[in-house]
Amino acid sequence: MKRYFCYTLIGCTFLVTILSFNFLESQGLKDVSSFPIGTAINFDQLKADAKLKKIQIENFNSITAENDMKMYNVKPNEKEYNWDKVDQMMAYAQKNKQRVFGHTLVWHSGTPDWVKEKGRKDTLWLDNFLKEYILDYVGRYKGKIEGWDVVNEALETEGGDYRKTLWYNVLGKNYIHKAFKYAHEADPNAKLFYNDFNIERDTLKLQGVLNMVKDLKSENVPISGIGFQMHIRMDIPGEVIEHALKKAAETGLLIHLSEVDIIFNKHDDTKNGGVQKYQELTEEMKIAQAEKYKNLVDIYKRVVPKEQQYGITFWGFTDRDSWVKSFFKINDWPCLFDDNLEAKPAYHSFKKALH
Ligand code: 9MR
Repeated sequence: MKRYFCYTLIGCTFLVTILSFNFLESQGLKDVSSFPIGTAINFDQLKADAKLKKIQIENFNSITAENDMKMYNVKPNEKEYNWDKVDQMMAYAQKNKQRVFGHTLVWHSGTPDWVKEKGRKDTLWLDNFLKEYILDYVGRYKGKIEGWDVVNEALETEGGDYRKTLWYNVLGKNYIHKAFKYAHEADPNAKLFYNDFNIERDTLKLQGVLNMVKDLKSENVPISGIGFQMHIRMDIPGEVIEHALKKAAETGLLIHLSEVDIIFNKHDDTKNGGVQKYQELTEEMKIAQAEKYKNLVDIYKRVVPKEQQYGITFWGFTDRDSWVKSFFKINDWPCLFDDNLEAKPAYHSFKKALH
């Protein structure tokens, strides 16, 4: 009798272990996270690829359009708006219970040529266009798009100076104030972000962002958060990232890791500027990358207070489709899933760190 009881107990324990293991395995990233987990998507590609879509739906509860919501796509010419793709994305997000994050209202690289040409010659026109575009766009999706990158990359690639874009050259730095004010006017509940790259490692540039935030706040400009794009490299020290996130969190604003990926090779931040140091992805490299992804989650959870954690968003989730390769003209392996859409060790360690 006693022995029978023992066998039953062992059997039950075994079953519970197997079941809970399967349960954990069947949960996606979003299911084990206390903050939203997002990814950039290309809607047409996602729609057409069943495996990609399955991974996306299982793991993410926030989406950012990699390109579909940029000015050059939404306002390709003066006469019309192109809402089609955005509307399709909204329906997809609603169906799959995902947050939509708007990327991006004002960005030098997102500005179509026709706006540059016209705006360069006519200050008043550009000023009005900025207002109309933001009011129309944010107003159309009021209450549906939860947050926006209102202004993207307004600082020079290095250091803390304002980037000399069309917007800056024609309207002065006040274009930033205006953009936030119009977005707030169109949707007072939307979370409004300033977003930039390398601010986790370039202390001067981070200081530039913090000065800008101070300036905006002193004039009651409604900014809700700072987006750290977080396109990082394996050799960017965790301590450096931690220090930057801590300083940004001290503003009390929301902190979004908005375009995360981790590469091995180097580049100079310019198109085609990659340097191919590693030819292939070895097992050791996969393990090291897994550790780096885990550390990033640990730092975010430790340094950013819970109520300021807007989420972690990846700039795509497969090595196959990553922007890094075509932009920098290198081969690299920055994402959680590999070229065959299989989860890498980085996926598992990232997930474990979220628990
Ligand atoms: O990944 C995007 C790439 O497909 C586009 O060609 C490019 C220009 O629109 O933008 C890339 O995304 C950028 C993002 O919008 C802003 N931060 C840097 C991203 C990578 O360049």
